[in-house]
Amino acid sequence: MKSERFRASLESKEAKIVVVGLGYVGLPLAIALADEGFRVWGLDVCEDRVGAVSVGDWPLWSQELDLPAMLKRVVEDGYLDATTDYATCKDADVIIVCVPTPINEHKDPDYEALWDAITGIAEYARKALVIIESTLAPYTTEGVAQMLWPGVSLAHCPERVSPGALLYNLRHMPRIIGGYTAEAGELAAALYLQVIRDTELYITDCLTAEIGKAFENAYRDVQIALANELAKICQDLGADVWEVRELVNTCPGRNVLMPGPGVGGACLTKDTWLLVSALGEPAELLMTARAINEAMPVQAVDLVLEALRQAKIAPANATVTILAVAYRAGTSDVRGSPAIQVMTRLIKAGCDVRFYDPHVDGYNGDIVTALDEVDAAIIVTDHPEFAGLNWRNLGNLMRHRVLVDTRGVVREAPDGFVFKALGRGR
Ligand code: SAJ
Repeated sequence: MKSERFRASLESKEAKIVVVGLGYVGLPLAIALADEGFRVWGLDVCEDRVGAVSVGDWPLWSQELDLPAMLKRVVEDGYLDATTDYATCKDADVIIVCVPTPINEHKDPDYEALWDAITGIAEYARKALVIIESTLAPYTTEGVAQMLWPGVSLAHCPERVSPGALLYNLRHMPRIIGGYTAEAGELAAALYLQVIRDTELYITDCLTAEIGKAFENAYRDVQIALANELAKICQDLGADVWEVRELVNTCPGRNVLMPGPGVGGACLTKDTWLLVSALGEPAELLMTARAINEAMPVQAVDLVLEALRQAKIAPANATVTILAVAYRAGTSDVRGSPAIQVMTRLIKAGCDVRFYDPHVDGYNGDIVTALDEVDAAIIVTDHPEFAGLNWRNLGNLMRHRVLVDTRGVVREAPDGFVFKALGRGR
């Protein structure tokens, strides 16, 4: 790839860009590049998604502030189009792969979508700069390089977006760019300079970028596990985790995260597994953190069962409302939500289950109906709407007044309720 010609094509906005994978990562990137004046093609195997994007309709669950209107505009103005056809990659200057890299039932990387994408682009990749944004296990970029042309211009620039703030993250998060060669790293940086605002790009090699991305989420998983461990300690010893946490955090350099009913989402639940899949020796601390976080939905359900017992209600006679379906506060994203595991376990215990979530279509009716004649409610996500709920009034709707809070949303036990809170032994 001729570096000068490539830089000139960025400068003149004449570079043809194909983004493979129109999900949470690829679609915002395609829109942002089109918004900068590039001619962008979004490629996806899902015909419905391609159909929606090509007429400017926002196809994702995630509620985003600016992106749906931007999508409409760039499609109407002819800067962004969508297709299922890999032949679109012909003459592309840049091909950016943003497909999911989940784990399978054995917790090993499931690269079906990645290998399909690489196979699809292979014959067109000779003249292009190829960038992989998908999170990868260490040494995967090397495998991608082997599948493409010798001397391919390749970089791994792991995504750092999160739902609810996709465009903001894309523009303002510092980015790590792993160049397969030094030149590929520089060229990828030149591309990202077109979309970022007031932030830094750090160029390194592919392995460092792969480990760095997986570890930043493994780090967060361990931090959350530590907060969950503190919740267990406080519950056992009769203290209040929310107060202890606040006091610990007054010590400089400490930042205890928030305990909760488990870790959801598409990133934290699998990135540790991607990282350790490349290791010969087990990474014990990371594995313990995963085990702690994966056990949290069980603890949440145990609190419900304990509260029902205290209220003398048999689980088989109980209807329980789960407050939230989304895994993340203030969003409609339900991927890997602990709410689903809480539901499964409550049903297994014999309970009937209802959901209410002000952010998720299909579950956002109204809280009055959601709590009408139920025996218990459990808060699993700290949506801002739940902070101001008047439980004294809501209790009048319920058949029995049983409330479980796993997020520190309800600070005082409401009058007349059997109330249990994660991490509060008093
Ligand atoms: N969680 C807790 N306690 C906390 C923080 C989170 O239990 O103190 C739980 C959440 O409830 C959720 C899960 O962990 O179930 C994940 O939460 P998250 O805030 O980390 O959100 P994600 O999964 O959307 O993470 C993304 C990640 N971004 C990418 O992988 C690109 C992560 O690296 C970011 O730190 C995070 O967003 C963020 O802070 O926005």
